[in-house]
Amino acid sequence: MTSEQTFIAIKPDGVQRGLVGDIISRFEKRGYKLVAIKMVTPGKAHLEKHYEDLKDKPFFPGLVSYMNSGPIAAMVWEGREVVKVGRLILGATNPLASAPGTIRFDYAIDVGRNVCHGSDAVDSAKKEIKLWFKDDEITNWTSAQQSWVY
Ligand code: RTP
Repeated sequence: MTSEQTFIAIKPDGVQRGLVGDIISRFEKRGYKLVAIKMVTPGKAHLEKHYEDLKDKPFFPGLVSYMNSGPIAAMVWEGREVVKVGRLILGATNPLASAPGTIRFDYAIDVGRNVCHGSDAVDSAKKEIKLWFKDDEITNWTSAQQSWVY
């Protein structure tokens, strides 16, 4: 079985609105495995690095200040095609364009308050996991449920 990991973050609005449990539940129920989780307020420099590809966008300063406005629930999820499927579970970046049943459709109406982040490719997932987590914060465990999923 080929498996991969992705970085999923519940942004400050998602944390403040009490959506952490629901978002975790959606990934768990789909069959994905949570291998790292922590609450962090990483600061401006870290967030600027995370979003460095967007530094020339007009919304960049607002994005960094939004992300810096409270704790973030940072997670690493593992499983088959979890990068691509993780993005599907989150929904389109702009909640108004997202499909019903996705997190962003169910909980958001503004692109600047879109509740969650998910890595957009396997390579960026690897970079983001390295930026947000130390190696020893990522657990290597076998889920007893796995044989029922795969
Ligand atoms: P994310 O990194 O947060 O998962 O979002 P994404 O890949 O789906 O979208 P990206 O283009 O990387 O944008 C990052 C975040 O910037 C905010 N944004 N605001 N005001 C705007 O037009 C605008 N466009 C993007 C969103 O919070 C988006 O998630």
